[in-house]
Amino acid sequence: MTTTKTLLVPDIGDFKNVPVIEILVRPGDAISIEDALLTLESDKATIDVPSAAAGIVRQIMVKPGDTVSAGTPMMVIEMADEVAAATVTAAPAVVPAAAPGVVAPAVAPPVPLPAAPTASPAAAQRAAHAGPSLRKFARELGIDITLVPGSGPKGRIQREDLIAYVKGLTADAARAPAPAAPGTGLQLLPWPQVDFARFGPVRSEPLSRIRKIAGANLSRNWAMIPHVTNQDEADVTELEAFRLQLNRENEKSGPKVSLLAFLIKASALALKKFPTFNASLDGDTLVMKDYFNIGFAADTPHGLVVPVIRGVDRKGILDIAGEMAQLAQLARDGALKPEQMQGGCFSISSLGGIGGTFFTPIINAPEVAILGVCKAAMKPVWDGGVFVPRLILPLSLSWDHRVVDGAEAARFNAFLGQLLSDMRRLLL
Ligand code: CAO
Repeated sequence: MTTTKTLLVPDIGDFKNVPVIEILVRPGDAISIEDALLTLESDKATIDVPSAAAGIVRQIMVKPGDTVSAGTPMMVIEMADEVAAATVTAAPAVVPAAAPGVVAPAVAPPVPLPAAPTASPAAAQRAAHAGPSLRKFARELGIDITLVPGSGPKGRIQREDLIAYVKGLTADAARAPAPAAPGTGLQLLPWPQVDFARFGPVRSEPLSRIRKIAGANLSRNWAMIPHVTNQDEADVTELEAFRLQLNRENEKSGPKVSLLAFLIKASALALKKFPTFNASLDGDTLVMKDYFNIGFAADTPHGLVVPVIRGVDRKGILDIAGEMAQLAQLARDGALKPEQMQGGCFSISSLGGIGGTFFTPIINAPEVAILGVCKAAMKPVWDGGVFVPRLILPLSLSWDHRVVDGAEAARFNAFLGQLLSDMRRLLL
């Protein structure tokens, strides 16, 4: 047989019409004597109202926002016979958390009661054993009080328990490895420390200023940009014949034209046709450029520099060749001005005068692609009937996979190859 009991708000001293701010149990919860049922908050103190009996919550008669005084019915609980028999009607102590300077009201003394039925996990969560001021403090800290282990009598949560819990959370956060931002955050091993002199004679030479600056930039670009390099070939047989003829014609008057001048011009046209290559990433935004400035890597005794030829789309091959020669000379003399190395959209690194077949050039951030060129070589090419000797130029296009996809890169390279194979296309 079961007995129901209506629990009333106990004597809460001088407090009257106090607003309910939280209901700490739900119908169906098993509660023990002294389990907190409601939280009341007056302008002077926060009060947790404990249960005077153990049982199962069947009906809750108040809701947040209601005002209550001593004697207001709070809820109906169902008590087991033996529990009901032992339950006293007197309300247990209500211990309001006094606000600073507020004297706690007189309360009834606690009454010894039989062991309570085990609280359900749900009830345990909502009815964590803690004083109202501590609950309020935990709410202010954004801490779920039910997660704080209590060290007081009957597991009651003390102020020190809450502080220790918060300290633990802070220490855990400090120990946890910093989460990597999307796409960044390398956790590398320290650089190997080797005593080279143990293995033979050594000399130390400090890095040049340019090499240090270039090294720092290259490291960042290599580490941060997901590089992919597409390799292709261009048949430059006719182009080379034309270039030699041009140089013969301009031997006395004009600048010497190298293959690189054609590559610079052709690249500007390819950027026009494939605008995502003429862009820079700025956070989540792609800045598309309507100007065509092309940098070229120049090898100097002090290190690598990248002078920039501006407005390539508006310049002819002879202009480009003349400007390139000037900038290359300034680079070798260490006399380039900063603005002569700024504003680039795309870079070309040509090792054609030296050798090699293919390589992986490193993108010059914040550009999104770079063209690497190696030495053109005569190769047998099948023309459909016979093998014919053709001058083949190796092209290596590195691109930023955050901005460009492989198919687009392959098209860019193929288009560049078409332009170089048939210079008439530069006019289109
Ligand atoms: N295939 C075949 N021959 C080529 C060629 C190519 N792709 N590119 C140039 N050549 C030839 C030139 O025609 C020239 O021959 P001639 O003297 O018979 O006319 C010779 O090689 C030397 O050319 P060059 O390299 O001096 O001239 P350029 O205009 O091609 O390049 C410059 C100028 C400044 C880019 C170059 O001197 C340079 O510094 N290159 C190195 C760039 C570099 O270091 N890149 C790597 C960056 S990553 O570390």
